[in-house]
Order: sequence, then structure tokens, then C-alpha cells
Amino acid sequence: MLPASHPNRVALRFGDRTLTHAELASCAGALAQQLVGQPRVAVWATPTIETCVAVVAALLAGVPAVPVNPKTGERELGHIVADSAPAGVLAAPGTPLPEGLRPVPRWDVTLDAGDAGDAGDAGPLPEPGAEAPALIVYTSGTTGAPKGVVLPHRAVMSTLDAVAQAWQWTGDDVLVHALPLFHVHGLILGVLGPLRLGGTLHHLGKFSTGLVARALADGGTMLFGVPTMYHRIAAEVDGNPELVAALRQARLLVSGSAALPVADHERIAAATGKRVVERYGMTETLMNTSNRADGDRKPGSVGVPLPGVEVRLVDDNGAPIQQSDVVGEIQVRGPNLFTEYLNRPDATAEAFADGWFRTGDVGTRDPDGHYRIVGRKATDIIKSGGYKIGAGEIENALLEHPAVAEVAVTGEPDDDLGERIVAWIVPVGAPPEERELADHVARLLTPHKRPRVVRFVESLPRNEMGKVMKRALRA
Ligand code: MLC
Ligand code: AMP
Repeated sequence: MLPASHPNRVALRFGDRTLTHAELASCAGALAQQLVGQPRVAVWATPTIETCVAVVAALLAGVPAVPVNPKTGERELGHIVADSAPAGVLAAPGTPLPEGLRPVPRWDVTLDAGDAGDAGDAGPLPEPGAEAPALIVYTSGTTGAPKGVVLPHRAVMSTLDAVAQAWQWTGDDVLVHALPLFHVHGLILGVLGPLRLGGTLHHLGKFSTGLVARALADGGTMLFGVPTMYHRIAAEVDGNPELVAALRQARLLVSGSAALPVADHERIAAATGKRVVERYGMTETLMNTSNRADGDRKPGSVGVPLPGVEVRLVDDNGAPIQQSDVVGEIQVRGPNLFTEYLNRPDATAEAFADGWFRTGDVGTRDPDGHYRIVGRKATDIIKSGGYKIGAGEIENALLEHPAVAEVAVTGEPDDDLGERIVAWIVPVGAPPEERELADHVARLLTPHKRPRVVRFVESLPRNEMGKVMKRALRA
């Protein structure tokens, strides 16, 4: 996992805290010795250097790590803890943990190899097998609680090697980002990517265009972001010469996790001369397609299949589509795929068709082989700010509020977030404050799943079966 080249190069930079590759190997190695043999550990994934050390230690020890969003609400946390049954939780010293994690033993992540006694000198650990689970990342579905996606070492390594090729990404790059460290984008690409290549991650802690500009001006060569971040950058380029100069000198700007609007792509290109490289991934598949650093960066396209990844489009009957420009479901096969949903053999079986993973995304292929994503099969999946959110989980949470009689949740277009969550509510008596409902969802699930708009209605449109007709609501 960790190359021995450039031991004195900075591997991780968070604010004024840094670790070189040698220091990281030493403190993560010491922690790994303590973790060996554990079935699974949770990582309290704050945007800190300790989160990176904890994940690397678990990988070195061959212990699957479950990154947990530190803003997870009580209901969702209860589900993740019960479902993944971690033997312990790794957290930065002094970080308070919520009630739901009290029964789980805590390991403090220290940056000092000496703290682990002689454990750091116990010699290298055996490499985990390629199929051994590396990470379990929770992701939302249309209904029910999030599922744990079991990602083997093979998938993590192959996806990093594939994007390194496509983006000409090397150990000389300094990656800048402000992504959360509990999802594929920020953690696997954004932390493990630079570490595998022997390069540097400069994490900003929290996204702002000012911090991006400063970090790129201060030696950053690559930027990773979700479209919401690029939208905020695009909104500022016309009046912010510092930001424009910083973006101009960057080697590569990469966007993913949701569709980058063509208008934002063009605005950034016009102001900086840089075309953002868009790529397409998913928790279950890691990275599927990308525009290449040395190829056309087509606005509105997610590029071509990454090395080793097979992509196909199928029609409604599951038959492969050979022609270009015909809409079909995107299916994927390759070493980048997950192994299974934890404890959910039913869901795992349903996710595959003849060995191909059914992404649920709908797209087309240009005559030159570039893919475009045009939509999604399930209307109950919402992508907001790059986060995948299931309408069903929010509906269930809202139904627990005493002032809610009936509810339907939809996504509607939002310039900043891509989609915003809208809750359509039939209240019990007088409507509650919108804020109260948003806080309720944030407390039970997580703040990014809170409704941004609440619409009170007298009744919900239903078909003869009693099912809410969400298309009628949106119309
Ligand atoms: C707001 N907050 C609340 C709250 N309302 N907290 C409690 N209760 C409430 N009612 C808090 C939030 O937690 C947050 O805290 C702050 O207020 C602002 O919240 P926000 O409005 O939701 O944040 P916003 O500015 O809109 O965030 C935009 C963003 C974010 C782009 C920075 O959406 C983001 O980081 N997105 C990245 C998602 C991602 O990584 N997806 C990858 C999935 S992997 P605070 O402290 O945080 O400010 C994948 C595969 C692939 O998709 O292909 O990559
Ligand atoms: P997640 O489950 O959070 O990993 O989200 C994966 C989903 O994000 C995919 O199934 C797509 O719907 C969406 N996605 C990721 N990258 C892109 C992209 N470049 N363009 C459009 N959608 C994307």
C-alpha cells in the first residue's frame, strides 16, 4: 500500500499539521500492530490527519475499516454500529464520541510511533490478500437504511492504478481537496490515491474558494471536488483574479460524484484556460470512466472506460445496446467492483445481471466511445452536493415526527447542490416549523439528508394502489 520511495516527502498536510511518508509508515505501522486480528474497526472520520492514519493502519493490519461520518445522527449511527459490529472505534484523542458509540471500545489514534511501545518495531505485517475486505462504506438505497459496501483491497488498488494512468497522476503531484473522509471520493481517491503514489495530500478541512486558491498557489497541482464546489468556483472566477491565477497553474482539476453542469465547465474554462476533467464512479464500483488528462475533455461527458473496466449499456429487456447515442442502463464489470453488501445477500444478488453490476444510472455512448449520463432509473435516489440520499430513509424519519401524517420526498434541480431535497407533508393539525423538521432529520440521520424545502399539502396524489405519484407532485 505505502511505497518506500521519498520517505521524507510530506504525505499528509492538514492545516499546519503534516506527516511525511516515513512518519506515516511509522505511526500507522505501530497502530496496525495493535489492530491485527480484529474482525473489523470503525473510524470516526473527522477531516483530520488521524482519520488517514487510522484507515492506513487498518489497511496495513488487514482489518476492514468502516469510516463513519462524524455528523451521523442517532438512528443512522445505531444502524451502522449494529450492522457492521465493529470491535472498536478509532478516533483522534479528545474527540468526543456520541452515545451510540459508547458500548464500542475506543482506540485513540496517536501520531507518535513511540506511544505504541515496541509495537512499531515488530516488523512488517503480511500483505492482506487481494480479495480481503479493505473498507466497508455505507451508501443509501431507494428505501430502508444505508447498505455497507464491502470493498476488497483488489478494488481499491486497481481503481487507483487506473485513475493514475488516466490522469498522469504521479508521486510528484500535490492533491488539494476538502472532501469528507467517509466516502469513496474523499477517502479512497483523495487520501489513498496520493499515499499509494508516494505523493502528497493537502486537505483543506472545509471547502472554500479562498482556501482552494491559497493551496493551489502554495504548490498544489491537482484539485478534486464535487460539482457543487466547482459551481461555487465558477460563480467567482469573473471577479477573483487570485482564484483564477491559482487554477491556471494547477496541472489538473477533477470533478466527480455528480454531473458537472456544462455551464460551470465552460465558465471555468473561459476564465482559466483549464478544462475540468470529469469522471464517473460509484461506491460499489469505485471509478468506472473518466476523461483523460491527455485526451479530449468533453463537457457533459464522463469520458471513456478506465483501464481494466468494462462498461456496457443495456435496454429495458437487459439486451446490450451496440449503437451509439441510444439511451440505456449503464452496467459495469471489472476488478474495480465491490464484493457484496454486508449482511445483504438478497441486495447483492439483485445488484448484478450476468456478472455485470447494474448501476441504475442511465446514459448514452458517443460515436467516439465517450459516455454521457442522462439520468437515473430510480426516482427515489437524490444526489445533493455529491451525497447520495434515499427518499425512503428521509420519509421514514419524517413519519416519526408527531406533526407529520403523510410524507413524500423528492429531489428537484438546484443550481448549487445539483438537486435539493423537498419534503411534501400532510401535517397533523397546524403545520410545524420547517426548521423543526429539518433538525429532526439531521438529528436522526445526518445534516446533509435534511429537507431544504418543505411544502405542506392537504393530501398526496396517489394511484389506485395507494402509492404516491411523485411525478404528479413534481409537476
Ligand atoms: C446545517 N447543518 C446542520 C443543520 N443544518 N447541522 C445540524 N442540523 C441542521 N439542521 C450544518 C452542516 O452539517 C454543515 O456543517 C453546515 O451546517 C452546512 O451544511 P450544508 O448546508 O449541508 O453544507 P454545504 O455548504 O451545502 O455543503 C456543500 C458541500 C458538501 C459541497 C461542501 O455537500 C460536501 O462536502 N459534499 C461532498 C459529498 C461527497 O464527498 N460525495 C462523494 C460520495 S462518493 P459543517 O460543519 O460541515 O459546515 C461518490 C462516488 C464518486 O459519489 O463517484 O465519487
Ligand atoms: P455514491 O453512491 O455516493 O457512490 O454515488 C454514485 C452515483 O453518483 C452514481 O451512480 C452516479 O449516479 C453519480 N455520479 C458519480 N459521478 C458522476 C458524474 N461524473 N456524472 C453524473 N453522475 C455521477
